[in-house]
Amino acid sequence: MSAKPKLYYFDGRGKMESIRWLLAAAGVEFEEEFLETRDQYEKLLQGGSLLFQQVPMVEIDGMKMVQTRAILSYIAAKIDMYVGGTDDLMGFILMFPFLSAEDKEKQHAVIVQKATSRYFPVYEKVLKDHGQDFLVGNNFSWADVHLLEAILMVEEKKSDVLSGFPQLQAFKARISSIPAIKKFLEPGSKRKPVPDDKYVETVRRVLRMYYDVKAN
Ligand SMILES: N[C@@H](CCC(=O)N[C@@H](CS)C(=O)NCC(=O)O)C(=O)O
Repeated sequence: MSAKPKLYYFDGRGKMESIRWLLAAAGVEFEEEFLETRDQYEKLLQGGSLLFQQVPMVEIDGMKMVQTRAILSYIAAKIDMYVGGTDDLMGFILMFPFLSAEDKEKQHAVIVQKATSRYFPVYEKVLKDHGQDFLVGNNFSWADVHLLEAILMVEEKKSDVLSGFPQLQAFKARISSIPAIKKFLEPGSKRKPVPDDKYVETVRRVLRMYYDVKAN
């Protein structure tokens, strides 16, 4: 979320309270305009801000959103959206060990190209625009864990892949230093190494996968 969301409601719980809770939990700062007079409400109505002539209304990311459930889903969907993008990037890497030598060469270029021209620029901009430590709001979420995992995977293919992404370099350092993550990154943890021949052979044997996977 780039600018602070602005909440339009009464100075009380009502239907807005769950939205306040979710924003607070996500670490998103917000502003509020409390409705005290009929004039304020009429102004919103006449300005076309209230689709069903009802509040809660939340100005967020350039939209005027109404319907509590839709507002709640939108905030939660941010995390999902970033995780989805990261997932797509990881998809290019996941099948890499099962490719033919020739396809591996092609896929290597695809991974670096997709990371640097499609996915990393998005996260770089998100972090730069809101200036906070994490992707969504100011709280550590699945979106951050997933992105760090993807960054490390791409770096295994090209170690200086973050050279044009200062925000992501700082992000990587920040997330890697969170104690639980730090521990997981240390030798001897349950983190698995880069897939090796033994792993590939085992998967092929168990799944009877006697063919080369095609690059996507
Ligand atoms: N389904 C809507 C209901 C919103 C709603 O009932 N808002 C009330 C205030 S809590 C309202 O604006 N009522 C004015 C009206 O319906 O004319 C939501 O969840 O946001």
